[in-house]
Formats: sequence, structure tokens, C-alpha cells
Amino acid sequence: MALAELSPLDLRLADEFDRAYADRPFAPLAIVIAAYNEEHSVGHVVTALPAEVCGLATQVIVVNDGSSDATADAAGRAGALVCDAGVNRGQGAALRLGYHLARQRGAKYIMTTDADGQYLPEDMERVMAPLVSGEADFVSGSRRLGSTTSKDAVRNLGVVVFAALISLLVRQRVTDPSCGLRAMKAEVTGNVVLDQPQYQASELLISTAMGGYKLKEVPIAMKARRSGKTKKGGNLLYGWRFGSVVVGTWARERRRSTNTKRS
Ligand SMILES: Nc1nc2c(ncn2[C@@H]2O[C@H](COP(=O)(O)OP(=O)(O)O)[C@@H](O)[C@H]2O)c(=O)[nH]1
Ligand SMILES: [Mg+2]
Repeated sequence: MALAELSPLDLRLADEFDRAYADRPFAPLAIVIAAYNEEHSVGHVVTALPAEVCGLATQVIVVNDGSSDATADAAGRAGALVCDAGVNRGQGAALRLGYHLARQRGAKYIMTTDADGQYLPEDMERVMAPLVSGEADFVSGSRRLGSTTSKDAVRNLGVVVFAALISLLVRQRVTDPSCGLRAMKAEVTGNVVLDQPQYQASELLISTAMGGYKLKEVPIAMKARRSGKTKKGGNLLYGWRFGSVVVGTWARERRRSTNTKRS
């Protein structure tokens, strides 16, 4: 998919979203959450989000894609603007649509967090601050600079190994390439290629770094999910798919920069 190109389904959903929330006030900071079967946690997550971060009013956009439970209702009751995609396409597809909805509503900045309660609202100021000060265009939380309660040795090792690989590929230090708590200038999401339907974290990070944007990581705390279990499959499958996205994105971005230089 080309830059910021949306499918016909996305365009229809964006149009419906626009009409459904035309009367709701705009906010400079959109907090975008992809949610899939998170009825027991998404309401708590949305309710706990701050009304302002670094002095900027927030608006929460939840993209629910094909949940078979009451995720959309729970998010809406908690005050989020909800886009109900109707089919399950994955976290990457949901976030890409969420970024578009945020830009469409005029957001200047976008933050993301997860619907399962693994990230703390009190870390959001720290993640947002380097954007507001102009120090960075894209800020990712890092559990390795901060903390994690996970005792999953394979997952924790995966974070270290993929961080080392990505650091080598993008030639700058990355410690946590799969953190879901991040902040960016809204324009970044429209200027990089995002075509991963599910394992989107490394695609966004690598494309942003190789696109010449200023990156920064800040310490955050990562907790266990409030309920349920990961939607990303077992560690081996997750690792394999994550690795494929890392290498595939790096190769694509290298080709893109070579082609740009040539033309
Ligand atoms: N919209 C959408 N969200 C998803 C999907 N899979 C996972 N998510 C959401 O993405 C976030 C992270 O997913 P999770 O399964 O917790 O991954 P993990 O934290 O890496 O184990 C959570 O908010 C999930 O609800 C999906 O297929 N579609
Ligand atoms: Mg999770």
C-alpha cells in the first residue's frame, strides 16, 4: 500500500466516523487505541486516561476491529470516540485507520497506548514532553530504560535481541522496539509507509527512523494485562513474524531511499 493510502473499507469507516462525531470538539492530542476483544479492560483504560497531557487537551479514539465481545460498547461508555471496523484485520490495520481518523479531526499530535492496561497513564507526560519541547518527532516508551513486571524470559530476550538488530539497521540506539506507549507528530503517520496489518510496531519505528525523523526513547513501566491473554500468538510465532517485519521494512526503506536519490 502506498503512502497513507486507505482501502475502500477504511475510507467508508472514516466517513462514517466523521459524520458520527461531527459535533464533538476537536483536540490537539489524539490518543489512539486498537482494541480486539478487550471488553474487560478497555473501559478502565479509557476512563483512566488524562484529559490533558503536557497542557494539551486529549481525545481518545478506539478502533475496534471485529471483536466478538462488547469492546466497542465498553469503550464508547467510557467516553472514547469509537470506530467499529466490523472485521478483524489486526492491530496494524486498526492503528493505521486510527491515525487517519486523528489527522482527519485535526490532531497535531498522536499518542498510542494499549487496550489491555499494560501501560500507565502517569507515564504519558514523560513520553509526550520531548515532542512538545521540539526535541523529537517520535517518542517511544522503553521498558528496558524503565521497568517490566514480565517474567517471560523468551519475550524479554526477544526485546533485547530485536532492539540490537534494529539499532544496527537504523544506526541509532533503540532499546525497546515493541512498546505500545508512544507519541508522535501526527504528520509522521501520514508520511511513512504503514502496510503491516498486525505486527506494526517495528514497521512504524524503522520507517520513522529511516525517514529522517528525530527519535527518542524514555523510560516507562510495563505491567501485566488487566485480563485475558495476548492476541499475538505464542512467542515463537510472534518472534518469527516480528523478525520478518523488521527485515522486510528495513529492505523496503533502503530501496525507497535509493529510488528517491536516483530520481
Ligand atoms: N484492533 C485490533 N487490536 C488488536 C489486535 N490484536 C491485538 N490488538 C490490540 O493491540 C494491543 C496489544 O495487543 P496484545 O495482544 O496485548 O499484544 P502484546 O501486548 O504484545 O502481547 C491490545 O490493545 C490489543 O487489544 C487486532 O487484531 N486488532
Ligand atoms: Mg498487551
